[in-house]
Amino acid sequence: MNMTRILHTGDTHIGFRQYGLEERREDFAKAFLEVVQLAIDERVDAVIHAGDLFEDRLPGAEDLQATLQGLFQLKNAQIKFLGIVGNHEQRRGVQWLDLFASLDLAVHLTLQPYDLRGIPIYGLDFSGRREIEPPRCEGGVLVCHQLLDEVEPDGELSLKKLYTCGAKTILLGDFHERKVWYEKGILVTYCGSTERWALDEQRKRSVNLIDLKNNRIDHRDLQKTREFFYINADEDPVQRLKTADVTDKVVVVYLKSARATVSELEELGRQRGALAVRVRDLRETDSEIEHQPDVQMDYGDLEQAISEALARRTLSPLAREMDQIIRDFRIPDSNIDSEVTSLLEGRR
Ligand SMILES: [Mn+2]
Repeated sequence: MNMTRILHTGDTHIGFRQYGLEERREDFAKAFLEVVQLAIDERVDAVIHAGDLFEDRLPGAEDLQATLQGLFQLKNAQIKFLGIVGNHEQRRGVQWLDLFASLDLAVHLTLQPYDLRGIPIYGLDFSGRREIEPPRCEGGVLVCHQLLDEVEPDGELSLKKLYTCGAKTILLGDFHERKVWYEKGILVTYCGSTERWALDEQRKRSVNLIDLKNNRIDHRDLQKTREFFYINADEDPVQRLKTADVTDKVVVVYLKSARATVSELEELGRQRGALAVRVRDLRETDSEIEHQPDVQMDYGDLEQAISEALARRTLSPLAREMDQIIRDFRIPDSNIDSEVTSLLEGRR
């Protein structure tokens, strides 16, 4: 049997304390461990990670512990972990992936191809450039973490160009929904995130299973991710919250009518045992209720919105670090000046 089976995953975002909840932080690490177990059960030759293993460049000890646990499990099962660096975790200098590589737990893929049972695997860390020229990777696999023009009009990587770079298989991260393209025997795919990172990631989370010898692709849905319960705009959210089983679920309400306030829905969700209630307020687009006084944005959302927007900007790792210092609530305002100065002088 001549096969080289790999599990393609990415956008794990370990360390993301979504909605300010400890449970959600744990969920992201658990999803990684579920993927690891799946790789072991499927007896793949390697796990290929397409970036954003971590939510940011400073994962906590608990998150590193879970990550190392997964990496050791793979190593004990003789499954290689091959990865690249995504926009969320990118650091100046040594990357987390380099640290894992130095412990012989991972391989940081580069343009010097890694040989996986005779197949060259190329990797490209996230780049903030507006246009990316795919490298030549003859007859092999290219792994990168970028947005394709096919999924985002101003995406930095052209699908057409990818088809001509020489790679037979292109494994992508960054876009959080699973996508598959096939042209002239060339496979291009996003695996999607492993926990719902944004509210609109409604579909089941999954990973790709690919036989690199013949480009045959399959996927496995993750079974243990946090359940999300969606209430559509045309449904009565109060009625749904009162009658449905929302225990331990994240409830997402698409709110169009003014029948209930955001805080009323949150309170009702809490009473019904939901882990969290998140309201996607669609009312602001409606001119009649433009001045609705109870339309509110909570602070957590705002912080998250800024992080999401900045993560996509073409900022250097240095600029991103500066931004984090400025927005880090643990650093008092009076210390920002000295912290940024230290950063610029390379003392940080
Ligand atoms: Mn991501």
